[in-house]
Amino acid sequence: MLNGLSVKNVVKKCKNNRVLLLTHEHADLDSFASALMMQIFLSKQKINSTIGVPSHINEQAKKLADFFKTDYVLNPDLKSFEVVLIFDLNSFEQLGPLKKDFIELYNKKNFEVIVFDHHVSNKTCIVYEGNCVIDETMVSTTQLIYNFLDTFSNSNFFFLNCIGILEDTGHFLVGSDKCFLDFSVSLKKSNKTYADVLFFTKTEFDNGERIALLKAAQRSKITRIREVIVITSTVSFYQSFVATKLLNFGAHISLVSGVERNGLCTLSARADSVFKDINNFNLVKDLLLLIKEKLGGEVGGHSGAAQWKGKSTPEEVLRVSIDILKKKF
Ligand SMILES: [Mn+2]
Repeated sequence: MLNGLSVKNVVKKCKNNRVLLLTHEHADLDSFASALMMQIFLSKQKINSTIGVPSHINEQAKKLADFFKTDYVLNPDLKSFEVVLIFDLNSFEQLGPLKKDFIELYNKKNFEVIVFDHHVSNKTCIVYEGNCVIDETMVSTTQLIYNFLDTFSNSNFFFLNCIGILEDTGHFLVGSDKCFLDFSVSLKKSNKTYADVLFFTKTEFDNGERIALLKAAQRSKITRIREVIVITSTVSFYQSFVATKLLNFGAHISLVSGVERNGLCTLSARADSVFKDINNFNLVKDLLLLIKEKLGGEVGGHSGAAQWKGKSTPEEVLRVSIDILKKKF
């Protein structure tokens, strides 16, 4: 764990300050649940805080906010805060429309930033040393918060941890002894059932997602590199959702690219977990950072699910990806 902070430090920094708990753009369950866990903890220390969401909250996270009757502010005015705690992100790109203001105010030291994240970090991250709690071995940011605030006890806090873990492991497609232990202890202390946790993590996808997936499947290409089967496709929306689904069709690696409305090209990559372990393969280190070397842009994610964003075309970024994988395997 990259931990430059104690719990006492965090409380001290937040006390008597205006505190913003910020999720990543398109807040998901893990990001929102982590912010809410921190809000519950801080409120017990008599510290008020505001949860902020850049651009948009996804359906599942919204359902969670409604259930807990939690208020959140879309695109909060960053000028009104002295401390900004961020959850489940550590790159400026993931701040969406807040990026520009954030960088400007952060450079002017208008506020202090503390990062809680379980993604692979590097020197281009918002915070790399000091004000951060970062641990790649945690399966979710909720698990990281749970371990960081290990003496805190509150049934909703534990319930939120279960939700974050179940969501970010894709219902335990990945796991570790530690994650099962933390889940089990949290579920017991939450006074809720496993079905209650499942209720929040079930996904019903909408027609937009269905059509994106079917179109991407229709134009997908299979590339075989020795024993490695890669599926590639392009789609203008829902790249990460489509990449996950295409992987489940039977590929070892799936790569889905498209141009977003803002003109940036996105590549969503997924790797099968058994394949990843056998080949000691890491999507971030073995593929996306190498794409970044060639095409610039920004990279985020984990060994098995990651994303690149930058200036290119979908065809170009897929061609570069296949070239890199051909050298690797
Ligand atoms: Mn997460």
